[in-house]
Amino acid sequence: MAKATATANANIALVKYWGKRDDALILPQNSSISMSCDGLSTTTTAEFSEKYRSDTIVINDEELKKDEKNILGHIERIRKLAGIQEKAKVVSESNFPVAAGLASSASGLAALTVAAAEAAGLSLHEKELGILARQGSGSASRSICEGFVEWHKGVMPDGSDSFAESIVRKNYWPEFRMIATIVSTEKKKTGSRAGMKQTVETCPFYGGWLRTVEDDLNIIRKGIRSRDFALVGSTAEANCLKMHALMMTTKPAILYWIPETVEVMHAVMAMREQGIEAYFTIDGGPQVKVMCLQKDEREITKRLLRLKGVQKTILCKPGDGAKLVNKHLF
Ligand code: 2P0
Repeated sequence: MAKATATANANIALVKYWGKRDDALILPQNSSISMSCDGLSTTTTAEFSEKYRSDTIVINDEELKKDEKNILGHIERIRKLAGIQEKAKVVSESNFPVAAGLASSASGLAALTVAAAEAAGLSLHEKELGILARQGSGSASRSICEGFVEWHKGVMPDGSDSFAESIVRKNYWPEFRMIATIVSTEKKKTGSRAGMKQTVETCPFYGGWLRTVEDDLNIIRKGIRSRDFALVGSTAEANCLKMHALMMTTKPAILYWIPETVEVMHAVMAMREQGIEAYFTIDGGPQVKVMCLQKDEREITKRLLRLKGVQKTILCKPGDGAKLVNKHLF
């Protein structure tokens, strides 16, 4: 059987996914919208063969020991779908710090899905790849698609209508920038999977999130189509703060921010007061991603790098969807 390699970008959500209605199938409570980030990518090679005695997974040169995302379960899912028995070898490399709130599981599970599906002999379209990737990790469904992407929550109990698709391709709004600031490379304490489950079960404000998220989706969708940066940036920032308010009021509380996170948030707000168009968003970790337009990227990067807490920045433009490539990792 053939070896296959795929690359997928991480994606940063403008309207967040935080809560499932079905844990097993990974069906979300609400739809979400994201941007594919071309500076944050994962490459994965997969091979199914009789020469392997068991499944092995190597991520960034380390053999996987603690399978938090049940990657082995995802490989088994793909094996079943293809009707094959052979064990797999998977080698994966990301060009950014994993498990620190830079959506490594999204790019990782998306690249794995595309590579392993191909290696297993499956021939799947984008929608089917998204549905499959979603069952590995929810946000991975969005990393299958190019540019600005919506993951439709769907209504079917079997998840057949919970998939991602591009709202617009990357060249529709090439000036949009996401500057990821790295303020810590430590592994986070609370994983998203456990964290969002706790929130749905215990946060008293979750109903308020669900009542307002449709408005956020409508505004961001419209803002992307009309390339209205202030509308998209301000709504995405507010949606991020609303999600973190849920996290903080979960029992036990989840606080992903560290002092350096707050330092960057204040700096972005101060830039706005000085007339520089910048907005922030933060995910399940301490890093802050700063949204801006190409015309301001140099000035904003310079100011971010002057902050005490910022170790480095990674500049991202709207990027591709997951795709097969020819260069194998083993
Ligand atoms: C998002 N996050 O929309 C949100 C914002 C984190 C904060 O999607 O359990 O790793 O594998 O479906 O996809 C992270 O959640 O969780 C996430 P699972 P996932 O980007």
